[in-house]
Parts: sequence; C-alpha cells; structure tokens
Amino acid sequence: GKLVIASHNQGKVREIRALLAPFGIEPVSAGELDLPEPEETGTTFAENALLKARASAEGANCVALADDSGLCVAALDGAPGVYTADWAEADSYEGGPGRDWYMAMGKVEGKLSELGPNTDRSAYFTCTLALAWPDGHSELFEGRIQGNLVWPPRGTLGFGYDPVFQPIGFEQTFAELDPQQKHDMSHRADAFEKLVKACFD
Ligand code: ITT
Repeated sequence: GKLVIASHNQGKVREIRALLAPFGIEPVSAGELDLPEPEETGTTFAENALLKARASAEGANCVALADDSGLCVAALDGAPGVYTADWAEADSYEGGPGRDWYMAMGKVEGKLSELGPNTDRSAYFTCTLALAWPDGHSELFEGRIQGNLVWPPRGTLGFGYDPVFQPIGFEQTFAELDPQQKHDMSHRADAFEKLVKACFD
C-alpha cells in the first residue's frame, strides 16, 4: 500500500524518507499530492500530529504518517515547545543559515540571555509520530534527545534548529554531524524505533 508523509517541511520529509528507506518503503509527501495543510490548533504535540495525520489519511485515502516536533528549553519552562515553528518563521535554509534564520533563532537566544550569563542551556528535541488509517484508527510514538544550546550557530547540515543544538556526549551540533549520525540518535530516530517495533517486529 501507499504511505503519505503528512508534512510540508522539506527537512523533515528528507529525514523521514531516509528512516523509512531500510524498510523498502518509498512514501509520497503531502506536498507532492497537493494535500491541504491543516491548521495546527492543538496544544500538545500529540494533538497536532494526529490532526495532520488524519487530514492526510482522509485526503489521500491511505495510511498517513505525521511528525510534530519541537525544541523544549529547560530554562524557558519548556518553550518554545509546540510553538517551535511559530518562533522560527524563516525556518528552512539551504547551504547554511541566512539573515532571517538568525533573527528567528535570536528569539530563543534572546530569551535565554535575558536570564543572565550562567543560565542553564539544556534543551531537548521531541518528535511525536502519528500514524493514521483512513478508517479512523491511529497510533502515536514519541522520541526525545537531550542536549545543550550553543551560540553562535555552527554547521550547515540538517534543518531548523540543528545549528544551535549540541547533543549530549558530542562536540558537534546536529548541523555539523553527518546526517547518518543524526539518524542514529535523533528524537525522530527514537520515535521511529518505537514505531518500527510496534509495526514491523
Ligand atoms: P509540518 O507540520 O508540515 O510537518 P512544521 O515545520 O510546521 O512542518 P512542526 O509544526 O512539527 O513542523 O514544527 C517543528 C519545529 O521544530 C520546526 O521549527 C522545526 O524546524 C523544528 N525541528 C523539528 N525537528 C527538528 C530537527 O530534527 N532539527 C532541527 N529542528 C527541528
């Protein structure tokens, strides 16, 4: 059967394709099918992931996989969390962050710097995957990775907040690591591992 990736974020779609490739699954994206992008009105990652997965499952009449993810900063009481994409309006970049991106990242960094020089810089990325079937059935899987925020941004790989996120145990940011290294440990990979255990094992 066909699988739709219910995402319009190119960086995410690229990573989800790479994570599905070992299973011989070649999904189509919601963008390729011209499926509408539902408004993310939920207040939790799970709600938004389900909204997106259900919309695509109904729109394409096949199984759909959505990813709702974000950055949760300890010193900001978990912000930006579900509002991560809203905080970074100029989210995507090719070949390294440009001026718009710096301004978006500056929002997280600005709030942290308001708290003083010795502020805890720990944060985690979270990824909630929702699988939805046209008959209304759905399943949720959550993954996380803990790290620290760095400033200034470093690296040109990956997408979104990768240049400011340094996972625990590494000297490089996600944007400096080889994509395969990110896929071995990321929040998305962690959620995928749970999905694979539930669906393929
Ligand atoms: P879709 O809803 O169409 O999938 P979106 O970009 O709106 O795309 P979200 O609402 O889930 O997706 O927002 C996720 C935010 O978290 C967005 O700003 C991403 O850049 C960021 N993010 C998620 N995973 C990331 C990762 O692996 N590396 C860097 N940033 C990430």
